[in-house]
Amino acid sequence: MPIFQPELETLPRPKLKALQDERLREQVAYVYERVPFYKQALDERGLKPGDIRGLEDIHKLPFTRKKDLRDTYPFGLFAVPRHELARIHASSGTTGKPTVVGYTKGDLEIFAEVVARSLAAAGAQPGMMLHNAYGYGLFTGGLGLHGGAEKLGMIVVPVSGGMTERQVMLIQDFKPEVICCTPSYAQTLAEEFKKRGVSPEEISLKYAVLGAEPWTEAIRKSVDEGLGVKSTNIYGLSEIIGPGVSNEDVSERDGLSYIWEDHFYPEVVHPETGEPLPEGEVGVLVLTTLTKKAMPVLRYWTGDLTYITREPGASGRTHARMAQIKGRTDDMLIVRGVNVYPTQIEAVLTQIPEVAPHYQIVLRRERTMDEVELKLEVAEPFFREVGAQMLSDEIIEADHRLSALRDKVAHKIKDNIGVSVKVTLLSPGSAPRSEGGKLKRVADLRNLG
Ligand code: ADP
Ligand code: K
Repeated sequence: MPIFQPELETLPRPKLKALQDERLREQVAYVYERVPFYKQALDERGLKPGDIRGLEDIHKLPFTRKKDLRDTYPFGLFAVPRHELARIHASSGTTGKPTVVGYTKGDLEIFAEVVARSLAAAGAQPGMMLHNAYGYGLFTGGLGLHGGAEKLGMIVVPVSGGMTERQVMLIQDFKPEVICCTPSYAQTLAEEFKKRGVSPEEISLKYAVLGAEPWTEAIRKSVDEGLGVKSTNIYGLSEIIGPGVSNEDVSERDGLSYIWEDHFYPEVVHPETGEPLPEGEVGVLVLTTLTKKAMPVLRYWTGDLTYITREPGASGRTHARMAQIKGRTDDMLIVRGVNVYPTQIEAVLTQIPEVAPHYQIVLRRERTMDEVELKLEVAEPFFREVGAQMLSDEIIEADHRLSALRDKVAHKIKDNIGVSVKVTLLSPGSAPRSEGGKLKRVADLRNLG
């Protein structure tokens, strides 16, 4: 498969390292001068930009965490004046406030380049049509893939997510070669084709570029077979740039994705100590932007668990590869591509006096879609007021006060967090309680067979 930027993607490692050293020095000096957060963080450690001579010194730098973005909401980590910005994106946050990221024109150019590299690695070529079913909007997925596809010279169909029947019709009529979306949505589309009696050979798609949520080889198999495609993994996060931090090569498809290391320097560290781990060991992926201008980040703690290898892959690229994400260190759930923290749900519940903060979140995969059930206790006073002895679906249905409460909770969660949940009201005292240690509020039953 043709490589989009062969001179950079196959740069001999010593040259790549020299480039990274130089860019790291520049990036550190740049943020020290322009972002008070980093000046303070370095000062506190008695560090001057000159102390970071190259990659060997990167471990001296402080981590940046999601909390730091939230604490400086909305633009506190930006390194350029407002008029130099070209775009803003944001991702779902835990406290109702999203995490905001910014781009200069130059950053968008790099974003497009790394996505173009990713698409090319996935099998896409100039002149092919891309059915882009990632969400358009504040989420980086839709516009991110869009820009990269245009850069590569593809024809983009900006479908965005949802309206499955229409998507299937458009794929049948337009005959795109490439699709990008979340892996779970690719499964849904495959099912929809099957329902209509369209066989995988009849579907024009050849390649699928799937990411934004963890997935497994089992899903790959179902998408490959269901759509008649070769699917590859695309990884990224808005804090670094968006999708296109790394991508698998379609001729390799061994779960290892090339990280575009000339722009994003990867480390893997111990989840508790933060100490750098040797190649091949699973830990938290930490990424440093080397060329970002609007919102550079040093040692961003992604929370994603993976390992890295610098063993060269068959494609001839020299960049490090990362394994498929094994999970996350924090309690964040990804439901249909939307990030959800249990604490976010809790925050919504505190606004509703008729319910108690005793709940359990149960995640199931119904066919191919994630289903969320929120089992939630009714508050004692409200329970007495209603005069119920116990709660069941029938009783809730029969009492408009209870069914209205159930619907109110579901609406508030949808409005605040953006996910649809099935709410089951429980009588006081019947949700799980801590038995001494931490309470597991989430039962994730999605990968149990
Ligand atoms: P949002 O927060 O709006 O969902 P982000 O793009 O910032 O948007 O979410 C990034 C997170 O999504 C990553 O840190 C990771 O946990 C997850 N993610 C993205 N791509 C993949 C992938 N290919 N495999 C597993 N997880 C992924
Ligand atoms: K096909």
